[in-house]
Amino acid sequence: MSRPIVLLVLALAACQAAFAAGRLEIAGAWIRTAPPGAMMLAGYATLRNTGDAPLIVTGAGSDAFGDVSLHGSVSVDGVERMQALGEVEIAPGASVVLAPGGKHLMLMRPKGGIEVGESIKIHFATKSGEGVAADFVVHDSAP
Ligand SMILES: [Cu+2]
Repeated sequence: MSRPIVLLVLALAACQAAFAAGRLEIAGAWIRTAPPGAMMLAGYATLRNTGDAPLIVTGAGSDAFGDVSLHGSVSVDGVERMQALGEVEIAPGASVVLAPGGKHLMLMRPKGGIEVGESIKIHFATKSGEGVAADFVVHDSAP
């Protein structure tokens, strides 16, 4: 193969892998709806490392929100508090579950109305540089 064709094939492969690129696979992605005007929503999903090396998720983002971050829940003197997580490492074959009451995506400052049934794209960044985008569906309660 000549070099331009090789590059084209690589580019196509990268596009097709957008939903489950490389080693990070995202499943069951949803956002809990919030009253109109809410400045803070939460997103949930299962992040799975399908590769054979540790995977480090460094952050997340979305065009639909002013800011997206990964949060954990910690109990301080019996009171549940949210805490921004730094990098999240996922062992080979393991999953990190973002679910109500635990780790979640904190979605700040929605840029438009967030309607039930709507799909919102959220992008995850990994240390190895391969980004993964997933469609998060807006629900009233856990699907
Ligand atoms: Cu939070």
